[in-house]
Amino acid sequence: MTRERIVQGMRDGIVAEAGLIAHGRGEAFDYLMNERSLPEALDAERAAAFRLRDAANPVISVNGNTVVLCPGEIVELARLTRSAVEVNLFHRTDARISLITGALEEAGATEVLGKEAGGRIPGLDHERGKCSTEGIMKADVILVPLEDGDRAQALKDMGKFVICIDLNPLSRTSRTSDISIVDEVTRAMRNMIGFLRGPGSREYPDSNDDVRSGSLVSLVGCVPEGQAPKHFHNKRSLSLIVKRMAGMLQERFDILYEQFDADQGDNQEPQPDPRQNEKNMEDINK
Ligand code: PTJ
Repeated sequence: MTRERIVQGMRDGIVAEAGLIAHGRGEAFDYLMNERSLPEALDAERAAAFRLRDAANPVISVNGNTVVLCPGEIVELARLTRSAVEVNLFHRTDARISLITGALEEAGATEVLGKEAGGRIPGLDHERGKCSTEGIMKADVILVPLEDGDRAQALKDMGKFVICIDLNPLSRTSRTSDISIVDEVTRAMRNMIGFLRGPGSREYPDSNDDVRSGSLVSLVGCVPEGQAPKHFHNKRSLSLIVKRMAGMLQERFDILYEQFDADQGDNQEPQPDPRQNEKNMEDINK
């Protein structure tokens, strides 16, 4: 379903050709998390939702893939967090900006920034550095779903607090951002909306000094009991996600190897078990 939306989006001129490749890469990582939001992603989403809500000038920066996949969620998250929505494209053309703006308006957006691009993100070439003076230039906190690594770094260099959504925990965007949500963009958006709408949401305290200071996002006392750690720390979260993915691959390895073992006939030369033998593991890893 999401794949069809991306393909149709490309035919409609909303998604860039490179967006198809980006989507395929995302699918591969999503497979490693069983296409579910991991606990660390939920913690990041919770932290991100309230960081956006408590920002002075929050901006949700959107591109072709994001708008094709979850236009309604973008509009709703912007409403709940009082965020401006800016179309900010990697492969920028006026035609794509108009089409994407139109798709957001159709989904209920009243104001979409991005057409006016009097601002510049320093360090990026002319087209990629264009942005809105009312949006990204003024923003203190920016949510960037599916962002390219150079631009995430350039936004950080401008002093912005960057929240990314990226299924790849190893991407430069994930490693550069202050809060990295390693989750599929539609799930991530819906989870953030859920956290903001949740029955306990009024009890969530305003962001404290730790939050404002950078990557340590203190959530003491603001999460349902037993569901999340007291602190969210981005590098810790990313490393746990990579560990989960490695664990998933290890499980698959064990299953496949057991099947191979079971398939071996009695009269065949027995193969060494790579699980028992460091040398074989080294060979496999070569
Ligand atoms: O619409 P434009 O012109 O702004 O171009 C958008 C793309 C996505 C083509 C552009 O930003 C790009 O090339 O991005 P990258 O560098 O390919 O990075 C995209 C990242 O998003 C990759 O790490 C993917 O794993 C990840 N990704 C892809 N689909 C999803 C995703 N993350 C979350 N949800 C997805 N559905």
